[in-house]
Amino acid sequence: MRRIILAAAVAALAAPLAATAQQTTLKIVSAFPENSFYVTRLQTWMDGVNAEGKGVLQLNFIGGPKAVPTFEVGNAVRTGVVDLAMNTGAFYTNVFPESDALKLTQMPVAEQRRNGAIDYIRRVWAEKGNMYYLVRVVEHQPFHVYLTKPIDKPSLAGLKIRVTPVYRDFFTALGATLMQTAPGEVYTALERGVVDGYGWPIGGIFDLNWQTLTRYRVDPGFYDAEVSLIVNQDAWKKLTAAQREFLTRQALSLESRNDYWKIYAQEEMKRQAQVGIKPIQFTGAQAKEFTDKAYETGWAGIIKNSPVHGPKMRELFSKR
Ligand code: 173
Repeated sequence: MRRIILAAAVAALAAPLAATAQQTTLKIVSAFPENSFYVTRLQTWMDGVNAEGKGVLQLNFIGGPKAVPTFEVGNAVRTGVVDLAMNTGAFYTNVFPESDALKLTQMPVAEQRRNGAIDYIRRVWAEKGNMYYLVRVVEHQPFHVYLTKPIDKPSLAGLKIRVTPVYRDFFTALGATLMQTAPGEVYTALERGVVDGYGWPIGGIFDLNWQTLTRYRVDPGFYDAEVSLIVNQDAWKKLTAAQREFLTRQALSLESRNDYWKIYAQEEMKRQAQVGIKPIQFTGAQAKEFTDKAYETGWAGIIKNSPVHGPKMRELFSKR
């Protein structure tokens, strides 16, 4: 009797420390700031996963860039310092340059699953990043140029613009001077007048108060903002079939709700108008030239860094 009680006590003590055969806990971080809407949405999803995943799989949210700096999250996933991350390819080109190509997809992720694009992404991410590409959690969010000063033609000559790799090739072609920062440093750069503008998707500029320092948005937008869940490949392989199935099902459920981002884009555009952010609109041939240049320069950059995968990705990611 006594021995049974002792054994039970030891088991109870050990349980929170080690994964039992059935349940495992994965460490997850976000490359986007803790107080961004992306993280709010992730948190809601994680709460659901943890409620439904009792005895199977739990997610332990370590935090955002305060836990792992934005541009280090990719390496943290590659090496297994963390098991999972919400991240965008532009933040881990230091792991492999193809990561930044996901911004260039011209069809919904549901279609990418049908046309072989996701299979190709999975192959490259596994080989070059030691990552399992799980799901895309943001799409239908074009990027824009936001400015503190007006422009009257599609040129950024004489302007210093905050970028990540997403915008580098395109904004260079538009004549801008560039400064790279993580999202967390955009506000200060604007406040100090170190930059005259920044690249960001249609949604999210209110999260860190940038609207107070933003006067113009350039239309049209270009590309499609990509944010995805990526998993350390060794951690993925260590999961049981049931755990992999559970995580896949939960993640696909989140991805299947991506149409929400279309509504969010409309709402955010309205909100920008309400606070007096003026659109600078290029239309007709000028608009076409602008977006064509975005894709041409974007693909040229990817293909230069990845002569084998680049062209293949271009074929799979482009609208026919
Ligand atoms: O920081 C960025 O501007 C950036 O690269 C990005 C990518 C995806 C979503 C939001 C921002």
